[in-house]
Amino acid sequence: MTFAPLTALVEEKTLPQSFIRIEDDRPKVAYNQFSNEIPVISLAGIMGESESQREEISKKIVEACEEWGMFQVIDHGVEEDLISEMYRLSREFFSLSDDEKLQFDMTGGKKGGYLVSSHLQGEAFHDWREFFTFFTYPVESRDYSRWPDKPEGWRKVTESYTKKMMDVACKLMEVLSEAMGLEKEALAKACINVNQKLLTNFYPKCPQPELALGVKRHTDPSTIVLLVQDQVGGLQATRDGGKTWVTVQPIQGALVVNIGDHGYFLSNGRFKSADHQVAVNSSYSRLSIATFHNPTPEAIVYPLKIRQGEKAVLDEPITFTEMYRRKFANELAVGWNKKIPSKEQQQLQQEPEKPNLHQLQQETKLKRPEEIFV
Ligand SMILES: O=C(O)CCC(=O)C(=O)O
Ligand SMILES: [Fe+2]
Repeated sequence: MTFAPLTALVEEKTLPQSFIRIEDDRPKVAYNQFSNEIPVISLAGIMGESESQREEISKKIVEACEEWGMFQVIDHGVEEDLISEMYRLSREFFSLSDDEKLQFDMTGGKKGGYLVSSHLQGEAFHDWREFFTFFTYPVESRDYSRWPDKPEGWRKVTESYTKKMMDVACKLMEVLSEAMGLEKEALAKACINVNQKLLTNFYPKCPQPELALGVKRHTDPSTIVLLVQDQVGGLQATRDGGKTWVTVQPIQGALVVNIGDHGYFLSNGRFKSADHQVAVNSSYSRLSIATFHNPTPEAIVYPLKIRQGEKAVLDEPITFTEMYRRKFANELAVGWNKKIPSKEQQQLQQEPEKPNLHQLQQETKLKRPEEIFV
C-alpha cells in the first residue's frame, strides 16, 4: 500500500495515532540540545607522509568506534560546494508536488525510489519522514530508469557525490582494518565488493514532535555509513542502551560516520554499531543525506579477528542477506510487541489490528537485502 506524503498531515494540530510512540521510546532530549560528546576528527594528513600523524588520526577514529560507533569527520577532502549542491537538489526533490514524488513510489519491492516512513511494510509505528533511496554502487546496480529526472542536474551531482563518499568510506575501512592488526584491504575484501546505497531523508515540521520520532531507534546494517545533515539538528545517539541520549552537534561540511552491524560483527564487537534515532520538531523541516556502504549480499559475515580470551559475537558464519533478514524480522516483532496494550488499556480500547508475524517473517525471508532495501 502506498503511504501518502506527509504534506497534508503537517497542517494538522495532532498526529495520527500510528505515529505516536510508547512513552519509553519518545525523545528524551530536545532535537536542538546539542552535545559535543561525539568526537570530531580532522582527517587532514591521513594520506600524508607523516606516520605519526596518521597514527594519531587512526587512534582517535578507533577510540570513537569503540566508544560510540559514531564520530564526525572534517577535512575529509569532499568539496563543500559539492555537498551543498547535493543538498540543494535533494531539497528541491522533496518540494515537488505529492503527485510528482509519487511517480517514484517504490512500494511493492521496486528497486529504488520514494517512500514515506519506512522500507518495512506492516510496521507497528510510523516514522515521521519521507525519503528516497537508490543503489549507487556497483555501477551496474544503478537503475537509471528509476532515478529522478528532476530536479535538473540531480543525477550528475549524485554521481560525483556518491563517488566521493565511496572514497572516504574505503579510506576509513582501511584505517579500521589496520587497527584490527589486519592488512588494510581486509574489511573491503570481507565485503567482496563495497556496495553503496544513497538515502536522502526529509523530516517535515511535525505537529507533536514530543510524541514521535523521525526515525526510530536503530543500528544501521552496513559496514560504514556517511551522513550529511543540515544545521537544524535531530540525530541522537545513545551508548547505554537508550537510557541517556545525546543530540549530535551539526557542523557545516562535516560528515557523520556510523559503524553499522556488519562493522560490529567483523570486529567481533570491538567497534560498536552506532545506536541512534532521529528527533523531529515543529519549527523546521530537516534533511539528511546518507550513503550506506555494505558488503555484497552473498558475503560471509563473521569476525575477522577474535582476540585472545574473547568469544565470537556470532554463533556461526552467515551471509549478509541472512544477517539482514534476522535483523528486520526481529525489528518487526519488537515493534508489534510494544503495541500490545496493557490490560487496563485493553478494557478502554480495542486491540490494534496486528499482522500475522509469522507471515511477515516469511515474506522478509524471501527477499534479498536489495529488495528489503534498508
Ligand atoms: O537523519 C539522520 O540524521 C539519520 C538518518 C538515519 O539514521 C538513517 O537513515 O538510517
Ligand atoms: Fe541510521
